[in-house]
Amino acid sequence: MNIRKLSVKRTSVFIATGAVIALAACQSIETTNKNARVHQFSDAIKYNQVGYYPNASKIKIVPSLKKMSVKVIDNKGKTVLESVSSEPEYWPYSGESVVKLDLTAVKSVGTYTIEIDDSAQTITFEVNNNPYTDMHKEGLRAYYINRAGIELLPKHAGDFARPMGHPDTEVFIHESASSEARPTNSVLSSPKGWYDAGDYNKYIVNSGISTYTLLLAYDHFKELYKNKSLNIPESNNNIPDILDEIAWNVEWMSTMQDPNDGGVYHKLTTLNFSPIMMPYEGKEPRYVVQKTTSAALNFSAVMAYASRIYNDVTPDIAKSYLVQAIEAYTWAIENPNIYYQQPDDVKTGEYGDNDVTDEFAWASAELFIATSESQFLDNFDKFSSTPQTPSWAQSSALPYISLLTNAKTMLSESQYSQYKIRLLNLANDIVNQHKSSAYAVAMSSDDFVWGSNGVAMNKALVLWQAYGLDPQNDYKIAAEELVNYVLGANPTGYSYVTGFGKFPPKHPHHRQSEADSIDEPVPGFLIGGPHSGQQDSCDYPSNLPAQSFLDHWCSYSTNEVTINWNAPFVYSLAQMHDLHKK
Ligand code: G3I
Ligand code: 9MR
Repeated sequence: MNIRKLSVKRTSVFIATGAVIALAACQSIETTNKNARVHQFSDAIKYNQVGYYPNASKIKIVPSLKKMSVKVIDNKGKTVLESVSSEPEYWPYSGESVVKLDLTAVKSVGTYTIEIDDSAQTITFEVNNNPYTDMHKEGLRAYYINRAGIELLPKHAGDFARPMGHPDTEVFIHESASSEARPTNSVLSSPKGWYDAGDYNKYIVNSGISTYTLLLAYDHFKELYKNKSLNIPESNNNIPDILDEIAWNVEWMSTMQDPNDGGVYHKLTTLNFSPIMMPYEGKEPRYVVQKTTSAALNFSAVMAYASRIYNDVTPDIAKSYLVQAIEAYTWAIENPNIYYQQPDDVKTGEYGDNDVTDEFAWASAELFIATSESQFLDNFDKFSSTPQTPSWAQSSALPYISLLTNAKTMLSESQYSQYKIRLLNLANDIVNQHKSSAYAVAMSSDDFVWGSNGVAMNKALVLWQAYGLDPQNDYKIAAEELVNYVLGANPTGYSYVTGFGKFPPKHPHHRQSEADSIDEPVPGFLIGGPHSGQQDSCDYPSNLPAQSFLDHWCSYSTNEVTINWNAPFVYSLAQMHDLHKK
């Protein structure tokens, strides 16, 4: 462990509603963290700390036992709005009684102060035509910083420049993945790709949904991405930067298929999680582990989608992606229930999933869209189920999204309307959760899991699709309030995105951020978010689901960053840009 670095990093102490809750660091860090700087939240008003589009929903939350009146004052001292809050309501996930201040009517660009009756509380908030431009760029550049197998040069990475980590040109076949053609310890090359998260391993299933979601963002917002420069090494080719960034991962994924049978390895990993260190310090052997049905189907879906998108820019490569997608699908049909089983000597992330019906439906739909062959749509109908909020393990909504938004003309009217009703039903459930929430946020008890902020953003993703299919304001408001939630309108008062907002996390569980010599973490990462599972050894300030969060390296179950949580966040930023552009 890099003690020098830990001792200069800060830990947070959270002061909420008068009660001081000291957050003890986990054992291994306590002794090194002597210079901890106290970080206090004085703002009890919970609001989006990054800013609002003029026409976006702007609900603020104030812990209170009674209704309040509020004044909104512009920077010339003029009162632009006088209003009253909602009645107080109890939010069980944070144990607070709160009122809502709906300031959506404040639509002129500017900086405003809120004054609340008989309370000394004031906050300022921003209304801006482009509140998220930088955050959107950094949200995508975070993928570049998490690239395996490439040196990051100062001209692209600035202070985050670093030597190449994990070339992965010599990767071993783990015993669990052994076959006649590729026996245990034989070697393959599987370079590039994104590190999954705060760790340095690469997992197909999680890579797959991340890649799909970013491809979807490009597909739905091509005009925006056509000229959006990310300042990455490929920025000067004639391909949109977002596609260059995604290609880095798709190219890696393509190496994870065994060409001898079409099966796909579940992950490429060291046997254990590494200590805190920079990527280039990782010298442990890397293995591909077990072929699984979930990896094959996830791979098949994503490669089929990639074959369509990259057909416009690199058609030969795109064709080979489709061949790979079909081979993986064929393997999965022949091996329909090979579930991931972590071998005894492997300790890294599992991403295990014992129900792959949803992945069958997803791959079937993507192959139908890519090939126009009706047998795949028949298979989609056979495997599809009621859509649920997407996650790495749950892809049931993704084929509906793809079919409805990318392939409308390939469907009959009755298919289209039937699929649409199913997806809208999910969105309607989410809207109802939003409406009945004291916090004006569509988060329910099931949502506070490891990666709850990813759940929030995937709910927003579903709502945006519904809004596109049926432009009801309720979908837009519920989605925007989920964005407001992760940017600060939440009980902890953190903006959950590194580098953005007044109180962003400073100590994400991200090895590069922790091991480099830079005080600030890599910006643009959405951290996992609170949940009461507390599946690590840290001391949390609260056991309540929406409060159980710790801005500390120790807390990998609430404060890690991942490629799959960032992707739907990026999607929302693209969607909001599109919606609010002048
Ligand atoms: O499926 C059960 C559900 O039935 C139950 O109601 C619920 C209650 O907690 O738990 C559900 O399982 C959880 C599962 O995620 C699905 O949400 C597990 O408890 C929980 O431990 C599991 O967390 C996963 C975590 O790895 C541990 O395996 C996260 O989803 C996943 O995002 C995270 O991924 C890690 C990688 O392994 C390694 N790289 C970093 C990445 C992010 O932390
Ligand atoms: O650092 C690891 C993180 O990237 C993973 O998401 C997490 C999931 O299991 O595990 C972390 O590693 C921890 C390990 O599981 C247990 N010992 C402490 C490690 C973190 O310091």
